[in-house]
Formats: sequence, structure tokens, C-alpha cells
Amino acid sequence: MKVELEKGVDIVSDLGGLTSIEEAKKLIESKCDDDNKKKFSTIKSEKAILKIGNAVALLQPDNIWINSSSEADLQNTRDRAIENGEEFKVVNGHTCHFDLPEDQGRLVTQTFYIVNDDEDISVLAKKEPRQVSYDTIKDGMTGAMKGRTMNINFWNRGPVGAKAAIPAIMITDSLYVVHSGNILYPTCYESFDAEVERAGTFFFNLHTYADLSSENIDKARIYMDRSWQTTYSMYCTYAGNTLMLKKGNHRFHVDDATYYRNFEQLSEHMFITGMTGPGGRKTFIAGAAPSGCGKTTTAMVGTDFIGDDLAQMWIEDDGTVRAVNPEIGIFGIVKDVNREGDPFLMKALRGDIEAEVIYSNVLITEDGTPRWEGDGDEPPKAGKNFQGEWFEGKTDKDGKPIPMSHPNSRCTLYGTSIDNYNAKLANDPAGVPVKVITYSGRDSDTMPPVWVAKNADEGVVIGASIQSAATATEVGAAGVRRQPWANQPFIPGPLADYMASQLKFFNSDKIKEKPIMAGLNYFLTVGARGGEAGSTKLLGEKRDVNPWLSWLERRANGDVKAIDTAIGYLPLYDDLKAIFKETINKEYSEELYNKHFSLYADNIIARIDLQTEAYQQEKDCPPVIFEIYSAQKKALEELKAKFGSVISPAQLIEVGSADA
Ligand code: OXD
Ligand code: MN
Repeated sequence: MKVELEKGVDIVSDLGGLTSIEEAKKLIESKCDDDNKKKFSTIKSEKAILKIGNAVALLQPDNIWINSSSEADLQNTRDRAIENGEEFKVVNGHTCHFDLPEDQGRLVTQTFYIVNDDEDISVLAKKEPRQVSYDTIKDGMTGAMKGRTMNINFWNRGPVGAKAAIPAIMITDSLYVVHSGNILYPTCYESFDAEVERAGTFFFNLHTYADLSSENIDKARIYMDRSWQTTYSMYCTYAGNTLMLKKGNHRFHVDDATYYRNFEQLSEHMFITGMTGPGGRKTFIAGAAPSGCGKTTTAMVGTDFIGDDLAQMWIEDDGTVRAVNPEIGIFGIVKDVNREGDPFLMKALRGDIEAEVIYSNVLITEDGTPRWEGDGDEPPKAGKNFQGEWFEGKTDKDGKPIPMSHPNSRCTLYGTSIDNYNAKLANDPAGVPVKVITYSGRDSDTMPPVWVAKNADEGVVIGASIQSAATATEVGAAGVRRQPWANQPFIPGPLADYMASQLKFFNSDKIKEKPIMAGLNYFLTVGARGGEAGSTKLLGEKRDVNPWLSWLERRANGDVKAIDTAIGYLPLYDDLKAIFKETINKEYSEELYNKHFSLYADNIIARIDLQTEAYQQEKDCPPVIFEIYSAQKKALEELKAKFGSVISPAQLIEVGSADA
């Protein structure tokens, strides 16, 4: 069901109580010095002015600071973040910020959609009736900025002028949030009105850290009001909970694409990267992976890195699928980031090149060096982290060792600080043409490293079937969970609606060059493929990502054939052998290939059963998904009857074809 815009009370406007532009302007100006008054005069959108006025009336700051994103304002932000103690200096001119121990990831149980009566949302999301949220916001936000400065930012989700970009206003009292936003989003301060006009809307975000403390963490809330495209965040600072352009507005962008763009746009939790193939051609890949499943590392393997987290896609008039990254920076997990696996990122993080970096929740040693688990250096003996002093062997009250850094500790830096970032293309409102779509999860024992859908319907079903073990990005998450399209935490409406819009998009006649759609999995373990029982050692290495992407690059350009199987097209050994050699100079043995690409029918069938059952509970699910699941299951059962439950690539060729 289409989310109805402007339905129900707009909470900030109601609580602020202002109804005229004049009143709003007067109140805003009364909190601005001359410089900020002048800066504010650039903004003409009446809707924006009224809403900002109401935010001021609600939060009651002493002063207002307008972020024009001039060099002086960027510096002002850095300075104030240090002055107010939200950040402190570490080596290489970088800074560090600590979130509360309870606020180290997305607070999923305190994150709600504000809903009107009878409104459908994803069965996997939490909702709260509008009136309950109204009362909580009233309690938490009224006067919360007394004695503080309100910072008002105008950022864009995407390059200014891009077809799928939408502008946003972010209001916050946190300088860490402003500083992070400056690094992560393109400014649209100068062009805000034009962007609102072009996009037909803007997102509005309110954050206050309020009376922040561990004792008050129960009061933390992250609210998304889909009807008014407005977010509210309070009593927390972790960027995934506060920098609402990221996941808060991504959710609105998903709504926008699903319901309002004629099935010609998608808003995805995907990296975007380019691979250079034979003859120097460039092929762009957009790939989905759940939070904490290696998306950043995968993106940086490309020769032309564009983005590591989000993609706005659309069908261009020339029939290509285009994508822009709504962000210009990286808010990346640092755990296990080291020189071997992430050479470009490490150059920036370790100060080999000049880069602006904000660390969060890492360990800082006495000499100011940021350290984290898996950084590749000799572990330190002591330091300071978000929990206070840390020393080797420190344990919690249950005697469990406390790691030096939080598994979700992060680094925030500009894309331009990464050597292979293609700034020209990343900032181009025309986007990049996408020829490969990938979906991956964290799957230790079921799917092969790479397989390609035979058509768009099967491609959408690959996305619908992603599963992942819980990661540190969400506070309190556990177990293996379904992660449809790796976008599930951010799909506000029913999954059936989202699925229908994906099917329409990828089957659209307007697309002249259909992207290939593939599953990717580099989390298979030795134990699951006939090695030492229970071994969780990865069957491959981090660097194998390059050959998998390179094979897809060649497949998308018609250079390689494949095996036609029950689950889709699988690579041929000889092609992979050559690609491994060429890209990472690795001898790829046929034995490893057989482990990677044998189909484990029982595991795949169990996965299909689980997904079928789950989707049967969704209302109005497009029937094609069940047709595909049951056809795949039948084909796998036939293979199993013939060959047993593990079917080798040679056997797959015997019954299928190696010429697909
Ligand atoms: C992120 C996330 O921070 O997905 O990107 O949690
Ligand atoms: Mn993410």
C-alpha cells in the first residue's frame, strides 16, 4: 500500500506551533547573529523555513548556526567539535569520538516508524502509533537545545542535479554529527531551493543528544515519520542513529522509489564500483550486502570506487541503468581493516597521505595512535577506549575478555582520500551505467561464491533470499536472519510492495541493456566443504573478491560462458583459473573450484523452504517468487536423486550445459 504523504499530524510543526512564514523567519532570525542571518537568507523555500521555525520553537536553542559549507564553516565545525569535547585529536591530524557503551550500533529496538491507523509496514520493522511518538518527542525534545547552538545543515543525497537525488535538512546540536555529515554528504546549501524544486521534496531531520548518559539510554529514540519525511533522534550519538541522512533518509528514499517514481528508480543498500576489464573497458557493479558483511572492502577492490554503502538507481532515457552514490564519504567499519586486505583505506588511516579522518570507538594508545582489532600490527598493551582505560587482559564482570576496540568501531573519511576513488564520476549527476548487480550475505555453508540469475525475475529472487549472521552494527541482534536485498532494515513498507517494484524495474522495457544479476558469497567455510569438521576458517581469502568481480565483469560483457544449473549460471574452471592468475596472481586449483562450486542440494533446499515459508506470511507477495523457488527445488531434488546431495560441477555439466 502506497504510503500516504502529509497524513496525520506533522509532529514538529504541531509542537512548534508556528503557522506563518513571518513568525518562523522572525524566530529564526532572533537566534542568529548577522553572519548567520545573512547565510539563512539564501534559503527561500517556504516549506523549509516554516519547518525550521517550528524546530526552533520546539527545541529552543540559544543560537543558530547555519552551515554554508564554505571552507570557513567546515573549519568552524572541526574546531567546535574539539572545543565541546565530542572529538579529540589523535595522531596524523585525525580526531576520535566515543559513543556511549550502550550506543555502539543502530539501536534497533528503539527505532520506530511512526504510523497512522491501519498503515502497513514491513513485518520485519517496528512501529509506533503517531500519538505515542508525539508524546515521547514532546517530552524528549521540548527545550532540549536550551543553552546550546542549533546547527542547520543543507546536504544532498546524491550529486546536485542527479535524477535520483533528494535534498535534506539536518538539524542537530552535535558537532560530531555536523562534522561527519560534512564528510559524508555533498552540500546543497547554495542550490537547496533548486534541488527541492527538481526533486519535488526534501527530507527533514531533527537530532538532539539531549541529556545524554548511560542512565538515560532507555530514552533514546530514532523515529521515522514516513508521511512527513521527517526523522527525530534523541539521547544518542552513534552516527547510524543520529546522522539521519544515512539510514533514516535512505528509508524515505526507498519509499520514494517504491511508490512515487513510476518504477523507474531504486534506492538500495549497495556499493558502487567499477572494474577495468580487457582492453581497458570499465564495467560498473552495484552490490548489496547486509551491514557488517564486507561491502566497503568489496567496493574498494574496484579500479573506480564510487561508493561503499548506498546507491540511488534509475532508468535513463538512453535505456541504461544508472547509479549515483548519495554520499561522498565513507563511514566504514575498521575491524579487520589492515594493509593486506585494504591497502588504499589504510594509507589514509595511517597517515601515509593527508586525509581528514574521524575515528569512533577505537582504542587510542598513549601516543595518540588509533588501534583496532585486526589492524595487522602487534596488539597494544593499554590505551583508552569508549569504556575508559583499557589494558591487555581486561575482563568484564563475567570474566569475559574486553576487546580493545568495539567490533563496530568506525572511520569517517572523504571518498577522495581513497586512491582508487573516481571523484569525477562519483560527483557526476549523470551517474555511472550499471551492468552488474550483486547480492551477498554472510553464508558459511550454502551458496557458491558466485552465481548469475537467468533472468530479471530470478535476479530479484536472489536478492529476496539473502541471509546473514547478525553483526555488530545492530545493538542486541543475534542469530542468522533473513536480509532481503540486504536492504531489509531500511525497507519501511511491506516487502511485497518492494519486491513488486524491483520486478517492475528490472523487467522494464525501457532498459535496453539489462544488467546481469548475481549472488556473491565469500563466507563459505572449510568445515562446510569437507574440511576439518566445524572449522570456521574461510575457504578462500579476502583478496578472492577481485576474481569473483572480474568474472562477473567478463560475464556482463559476453566474454565467458557458464554452466547452466538449477540455481543459475556458474563459472567454468578454466575461466576462473585464468582470471585468478591475471588479477591476483593466484593459482586457483581445480580442487578448490570443486569445493566452491559443487551444489550442496540439502542446504540449498533448506534455504528455499525457509524463504518460501517466510514469504508465504507476507500479504500479496508476487507469485513469481514461489514459482521460482518451487522450480529450483524440483530441479535440485532431481539432481540429488541422480548424484546424491553434493553435485559437482562436472555432474552439473553432464546434465546441463557448459555453453550457457
Ligand atoms: C552502516 C550500516 O553503517 O549499514 O552502513 O549499519
Ligand atoms: Mn550500511
